[in-house]
Amino acid sequence: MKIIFATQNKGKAAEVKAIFANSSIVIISLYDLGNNIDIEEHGTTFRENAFIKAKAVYDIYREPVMADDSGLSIEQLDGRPGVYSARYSGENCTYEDNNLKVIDELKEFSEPHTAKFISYAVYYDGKNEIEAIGELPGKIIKEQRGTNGFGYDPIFIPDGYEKTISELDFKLKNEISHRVRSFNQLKNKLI
Ligand code: ITT
Repeated sequence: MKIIFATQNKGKAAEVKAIFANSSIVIISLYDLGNNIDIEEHGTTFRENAFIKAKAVYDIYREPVMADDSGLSIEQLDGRPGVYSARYSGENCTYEDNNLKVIDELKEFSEPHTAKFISYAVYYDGKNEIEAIGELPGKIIKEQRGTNGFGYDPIFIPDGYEKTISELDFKLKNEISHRVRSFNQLKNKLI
């Protein structure tokens, strides 16, 4: 079975391809299709945005689609950046801009800065809707460390580890991440 993964994020695409490797499902990314569509994520929840992405891409290809809306929720910031994780410091911001903004906003709070990553993964084929949530608890540190991964990975230490996700290797991230937790549930429901 072939499923299009509706993301423009190459980090996410690599993670989801690895999750479905050795299964009967073949993941085709928008990048593989040469499609750089910019979908406006006007929802106010991860769930809404995930279905907005999946349905926008389904409307183009009329083939089964999966999408993920994800982000970081920091307790002391009342859940921010949340659904605004990708553009937390403005349109066209970089991952580094966002990390520095979070570090700056946390300066007035004492440690630990408890946080979690959330992934809301959905499947849509024009008829059936399947959804699953995955979370990864951890804490935010005051500096960026490491080069692997993407987004907030350089400032996030998962519970039970001493290193940021960017200092851990890709294989390990894909054993513990919010995304592997949500997409494994989708995989089990689909196969
Ligand atoms: P698509 O919408 O095209 O999938 P995106 O990067 O815009 O790509 P989201 O709208 O779901 O994806 O925003 C997710 C943001 O949350 C992402 O840009 C990162 O800033 C952050 N994020 C999500 N998962 C992450 C992870 O595994 N590691 C680090 N940061 C993550």
